[in-house]
Amino acid sequence: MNQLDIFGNTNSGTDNPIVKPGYNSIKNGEFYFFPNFFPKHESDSFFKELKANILWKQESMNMYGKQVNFPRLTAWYGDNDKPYKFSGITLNPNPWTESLLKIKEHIEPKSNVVYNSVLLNLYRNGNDSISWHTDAEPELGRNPVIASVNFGETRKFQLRHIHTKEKLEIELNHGSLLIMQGELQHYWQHQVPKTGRNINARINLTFRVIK
Ligand SMILES: O=C(O)CCC(=O)C(=O)O
Ligand SMILES: [Mn+2]
Repeated sequence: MNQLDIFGNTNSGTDNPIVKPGYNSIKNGEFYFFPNFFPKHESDSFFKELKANILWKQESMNMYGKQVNFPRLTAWYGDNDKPYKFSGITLNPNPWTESLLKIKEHIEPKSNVVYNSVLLNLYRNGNDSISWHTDAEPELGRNPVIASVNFGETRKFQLRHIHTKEKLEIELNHGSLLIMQGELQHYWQHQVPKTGRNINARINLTFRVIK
């Protein structure tokens, strides 16, 4: 199967949209996908720089009275007056770095918004993941525009419609950019599942506008 096709093991029939490079309109949402947005040499150097210099943290959350580590490292950067709450924790942003500002300036013309914060995830290997959720926190407002930038190992990004359970899958490769917008966050959950493949690290950055 082509890496951009929807994945086969759904119960959603064959009339699902195929993810194509550029603009994609789906039921209750839209997104842009640019598989080779950053050239390889730039992506290589961003990956190295971010992995070494971002202030990665092991956050944990309370689950049934027990502190459980997130299965990935995270970091939060942005304008310093924009704290962000998710999964029961409040993150205060670190100040923008030169690399983060460079990436932000690169993607903004594609997005038509000015981002004021970025959440970074470091998936150290195939055992790191993020499970089904939406990015629909109240401080993102209605129909948020979220830009996802990817460096390092390719991972599967899966979307699932909350009512119809239709699924879509996009392989987010080194240097790719995915801009999610419209009603997407209100109707589709997303995840990056674990994989048994023996793989290296991946860095994901989601640029957001905190109101
Ligand atoms: O790593 C990814 O591609 C997704 C990350 C994500 O969904 C998030 O941080 O909210
Ligand atoms: Mn998310």
